[in-house]
Amino acid sequence: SKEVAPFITFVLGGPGSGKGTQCAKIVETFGFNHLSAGDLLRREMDSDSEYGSMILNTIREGNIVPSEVTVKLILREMESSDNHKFLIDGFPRSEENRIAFEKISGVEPHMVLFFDCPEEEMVKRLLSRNQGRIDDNIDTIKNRLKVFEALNLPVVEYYAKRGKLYRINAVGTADEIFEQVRPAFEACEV
Ligand code: UP5
Ligand code: MG
Repeated sequence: SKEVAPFITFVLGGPGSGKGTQCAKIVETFGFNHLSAGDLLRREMDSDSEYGSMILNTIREGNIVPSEVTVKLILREMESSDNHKFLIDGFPRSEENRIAFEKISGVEPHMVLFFDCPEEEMVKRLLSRNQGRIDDNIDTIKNRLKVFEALNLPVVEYYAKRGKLYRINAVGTADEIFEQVRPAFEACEV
């Protein structure tokens, strides 16, 4: 069902920066297919997958699941979608993730959104989320922040250098933040 080349936006930002919240708004307004890499991994973990316990342990530690597993899940979703506009949320989390996706899929994102949020705000949001996520505890949160800074920020810088990065100040109400997000999509007219 693929006559049109995919239009891909990566959505990056630290843990609790509001990626999922803003993706829901983008879907409503601009009709994208939202693929949260974390949600895909959690779903795979809850299925009978051979990777289940590896994914569980990796998420519980706040580390990054091997690229080939995540890329496979993302591409499976993309291939079964009728929509050619994708928001890929929380991926790529490392340069290794980014390179693996480019190699295996042969495509690059058109645009990368980056939700820039202070650590103390992210920690506050995650500790008050209360949705039973095994990684929303202070020890795991500390490692998620460390991994984000060490491995995901280089990806953000990579796209900044390539002129694809759209940086958003992720402090404020969800509606205020969405008013910064909106022009990025209005400008690209997909
Ligand atoms: N909230 C949202 N916006 C707010 C605002 N403006 N003001 C006040 N509160 C706001 O938001 C977090 C919380 O804050 C919610 O309660 C929300 O209501 C509130 P959310 O929109 O959920 O933020 P998000 O950035 O999506 O946070 P999330 O916890 O999902 O980010 P992570 O990047 O940590 O989680 P993800 O699910 O992407 O990954 C989880 C783990 O999976 C990773 O740590 C890793 O172990 C693994 N993973 C991989 O290994 N590889 C991948 O490619 C992806 C994930
Ligand atoms: Mg999320």
